[in-house]
Amino acid sequence: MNEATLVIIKPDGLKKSLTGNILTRLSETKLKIIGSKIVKVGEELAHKHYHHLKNQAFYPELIKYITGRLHGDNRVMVLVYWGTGAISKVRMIAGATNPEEADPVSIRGAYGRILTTGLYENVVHASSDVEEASREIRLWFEPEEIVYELYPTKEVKAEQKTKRVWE
Ligand code: DAT
Ligand code: MG
Repeated sequence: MNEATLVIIKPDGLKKSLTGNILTRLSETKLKIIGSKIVKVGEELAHKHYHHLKNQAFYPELIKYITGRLHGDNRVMVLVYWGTGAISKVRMIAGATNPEEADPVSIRGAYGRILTTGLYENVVHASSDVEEASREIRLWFEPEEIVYELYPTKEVKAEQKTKRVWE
């Protein structure tokens, strides 16, 4: 079944110049990239993304990690992959959550590490099921930033909104 999944190349992936390597590994899935961008991750987005883990002991470190405060660089690359079995195909190449337990040829096995604080610095995020993918894609992307109409949309009047344009 065709499905969409969200991938985040986390700040360690960008800091270590691993974006090319990771995209090459992900291209083995033959899935289609239907959205991609570099995002500056603020506190609000980080908390929304990881809200289900807020009671975990590692949560404060996890927020520091995804907002770039651990690496002095708050950029991440977010992508939407689409195709048959996209969620499990990407999870397979990403590898297990714990980089020490991950298959050594997976992305996390090859490039991840465990910090002395105990946090898994595992280079990539990948949605784990259809509901999570839907929630995460709609959190990170606006409808017009994705080339397929994945989810229902509605039109709203945004007259009061200001936006920054090139001077
Ligand atoms: P995944 O990213 O494989 O879906 P998750 O959603 O359970 O795993 O956790 C989100 C991130 O939190 C994970 O990528 C790394 C960190 N993490 C998870 N469990 C951890 C643990 N037991 N100790 C340290 N960091 C952990
Ligand atoms: Mg998860």
